[in-house]
Amino acid sequence: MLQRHKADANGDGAGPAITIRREDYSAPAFWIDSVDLTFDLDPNKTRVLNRMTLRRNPGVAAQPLKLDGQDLNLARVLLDGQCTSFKMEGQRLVLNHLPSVEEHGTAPFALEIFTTCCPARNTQLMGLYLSQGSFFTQCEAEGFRRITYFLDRPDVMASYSVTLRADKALYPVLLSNGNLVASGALEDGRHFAKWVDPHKKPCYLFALVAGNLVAREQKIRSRSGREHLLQVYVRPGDLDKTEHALQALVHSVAWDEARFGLPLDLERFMIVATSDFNMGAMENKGLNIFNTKYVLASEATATDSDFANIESVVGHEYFHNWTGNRVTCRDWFQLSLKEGLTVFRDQEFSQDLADSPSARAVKRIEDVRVLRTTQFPEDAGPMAHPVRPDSYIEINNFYTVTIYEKGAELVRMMHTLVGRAGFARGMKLYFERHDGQAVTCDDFAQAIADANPASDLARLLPQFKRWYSQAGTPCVHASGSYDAASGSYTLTLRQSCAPTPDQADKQPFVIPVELGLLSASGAALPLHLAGADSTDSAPASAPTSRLVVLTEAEQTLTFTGLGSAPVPSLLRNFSAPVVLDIETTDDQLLTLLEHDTDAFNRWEAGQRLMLRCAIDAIADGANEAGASSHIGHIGHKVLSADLIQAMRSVLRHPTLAPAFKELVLTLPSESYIAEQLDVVDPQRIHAVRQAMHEQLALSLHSDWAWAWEQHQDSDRYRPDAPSAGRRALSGLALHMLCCAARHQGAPLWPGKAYQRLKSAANMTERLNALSALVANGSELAAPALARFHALFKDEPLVIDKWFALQAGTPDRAGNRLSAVRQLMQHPDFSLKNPNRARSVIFSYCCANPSAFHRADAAGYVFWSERVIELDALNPQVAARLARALERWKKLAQPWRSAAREAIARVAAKPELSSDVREVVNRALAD
Ligand code: B3K
Ligand code: ZN
Repeated sequence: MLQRHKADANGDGAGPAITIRREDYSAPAFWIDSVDLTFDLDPNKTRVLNRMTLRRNPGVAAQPLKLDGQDLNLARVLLDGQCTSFKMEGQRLVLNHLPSVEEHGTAPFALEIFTTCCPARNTQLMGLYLSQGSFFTQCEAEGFRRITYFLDRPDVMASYSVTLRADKALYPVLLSNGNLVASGALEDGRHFAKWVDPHKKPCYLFALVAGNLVAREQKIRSRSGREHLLQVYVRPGDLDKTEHALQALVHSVAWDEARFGLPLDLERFMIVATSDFNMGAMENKGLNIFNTKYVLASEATATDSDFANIESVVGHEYFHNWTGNRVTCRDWFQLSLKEGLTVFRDQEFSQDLADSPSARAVKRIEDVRVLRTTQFPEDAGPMAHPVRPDSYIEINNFYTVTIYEKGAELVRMMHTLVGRAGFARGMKLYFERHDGQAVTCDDFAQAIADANPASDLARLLPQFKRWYSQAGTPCVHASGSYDAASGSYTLTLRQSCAPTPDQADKQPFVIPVELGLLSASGAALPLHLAGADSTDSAPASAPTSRLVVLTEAEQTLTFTGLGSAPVPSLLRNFSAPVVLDIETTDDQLLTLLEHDTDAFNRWEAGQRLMLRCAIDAIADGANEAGASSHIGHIGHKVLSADLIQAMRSVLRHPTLAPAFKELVLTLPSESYIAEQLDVVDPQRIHAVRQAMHEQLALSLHSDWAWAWEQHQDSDRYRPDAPSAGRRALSGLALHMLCCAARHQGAPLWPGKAYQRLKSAANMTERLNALSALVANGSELAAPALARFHALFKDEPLVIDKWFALQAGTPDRAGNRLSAVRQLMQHPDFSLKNPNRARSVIFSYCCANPSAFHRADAAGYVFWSERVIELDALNPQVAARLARALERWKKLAQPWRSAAREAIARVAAKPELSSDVREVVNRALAD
């Protein structure tokens, strides 16, 4: 039985979902000063008594009070203690007979609303729901209206006190935001707890948790000497997996205080883990709720990436305490105000914690890889939207990589333009101006600029803000020419940005380009930029890297004093979120790969070289008559001998960090290769990439064996960056060796992998071994999978990995889809648990292109069935899956027509959530 009102996600009952526009923003007609909530928790019928104090907003014309609500049963409404009339407008509760402005002015009045709801039937996991017998809430963006009637918008900030009452045996722990002020026993085996939040907050930051939970805790003292209690709550059997998350929280508190002077403003800060959660985690004030995936870790069950992700998500949610909670968003169009800034902060946190220059570079490369493989495609597809969108139908669809990751890049560019100290000054001014307010992206950029009046950001602020209003990824085309007679090098940089939905013409962006020049032998050259340097600057004192800020559609830079043609190294450390289209020769790229002082561009040179080879091989195939996707037609010579040799040098390099080597030696992903092409043949891309992989495996066989032997760790497990890097490189080596073994018919390395699977002392090595066997179709894969399942059958997060590995593995025998359908029949599978649904369905539809894009369209049929099935349970998760085919227009035939048909089949369903409806309608739009 569904509780959701389809095609009415706005909760206003006004029929089909409507478009919300940023330009229509108006301040609320009422403020809510205080909220006193009493919950009688019961899975089937939870009673909620909501006593609020409200007053009219003097700045807004008098009008009725319209409170948001969704799937609530209304029992009583009292105005100042008296019965009052009300009416329903769709799902909204409307009160027309409030004290008039004439008699009452803007004096406060009291409203008491009594409702019930049914957490046990809440499968969409928004509002109040049950997970494994405990109560949890998720209110962002618009879930609070599923708990009680309210002005469910982020600019209404109120003081909360919350009383929870529940059966003591079933729900011994009762938590909400703020401080515990009272607790005790009630009749009939029930008990209560009363919490008061000392800070005003928007309702999306409200949370409660009730259940059988245990906590690991630690007391810390802040710089000011205040003591705080940090707690991580989990189910009783999971306590031994909480130390890493707790330490990540301890580090987060210290980091925000040290780097930005932002202290913890609460006596107690709690994290609670649940296995049923739509996303990663949620920053509710003082009571963060997390997906177990981002809390629980032991060396036996979690990989190095899990450990790193936990650190960054714990940091992210904690940093929201200031960027999001103390200063929040005026409206949901400003979402990147808190998300972009907080992603930037968590990225910086991870880099600062890792501490070595090489680990910082590795983290930067990983972040850019996410941006380019997920956000660039979003920016080029039907869901493209500016970092500050102008309109939406379903706000849940706009928790995107554009808002988060591109938003973080915008903050990073500001940081680059004003410098580290200048940025810290800007943050200080931002909090001085806006603490306790609900503000806009403009307010943030203005504060950073005003704190740095002499900076390029201040000078260029109106133009810089185009990054917030214009969607699409800018392209910078670079071409250079050297004039031997004058010893000068002229670099012409042209920027452009393709049209996106609703935005045909784009104005030039402010693009910070960090650059350097190398000699042909790899030496860093002093940069004399004509027109920028004083004439008397001595050559030796000239910098070897500098920042150039592009503002025009075309700009020319001239560097002087050069004895020979230099090799340009542009966009160092990925100084702007753009596509750099640069004319370089393979030799120049090889020089950069070998010598660039900028680690990012060193990695980038290797990626470009491999990408070139891939694109050439794909084009060759497309030119062959009856182009075939079969690997036999590609052969094993996609990568040039020079490139193989360069890769060998990196692998064997005496001083480069193993983590960096692993990144260099990892081929560009199939989706990144696809992004470079106008027409995408997923099978051909897979075949070419596979051929490249095999070529690397075979040509560097003895080097991989060396790498495997050299990077074994016998020490106690530690998830730090150097140890994780060694495991990453030895894991890649094992993959390569098992791949080579398949070609050579040699059982040695699969045998070693199987041994490692049995004896590994940590999950990283165990999973690397398992995936080397599964991905390479070894006959040991089946027994390895069975053994792995038997070992971890009681560890849901590990079983997620077991499912994901099988659903995400390439299709060797044309049977991956039937394997996926079988996985869905497995007793451990459940569509209702988002982690499990993602581990099977998303791993197949979103992370396994060659198995998903079948010529017979069966993958697409599977996709459409799952979107529809999931939509009835959980529209947010369904809408994410619905996006798997949004780039269908780029596909070659026959996939293109088949994909369109599958999307149309979903769109034809009359009973769709507004979440999925918005995604499929956009995908089908011209
Ligand atoms: N702010 C939450 C995301 C909420 C998503 C709502 N659909 C987590 C985060 O970004 O920290
Ligand atoms: Zn966030």
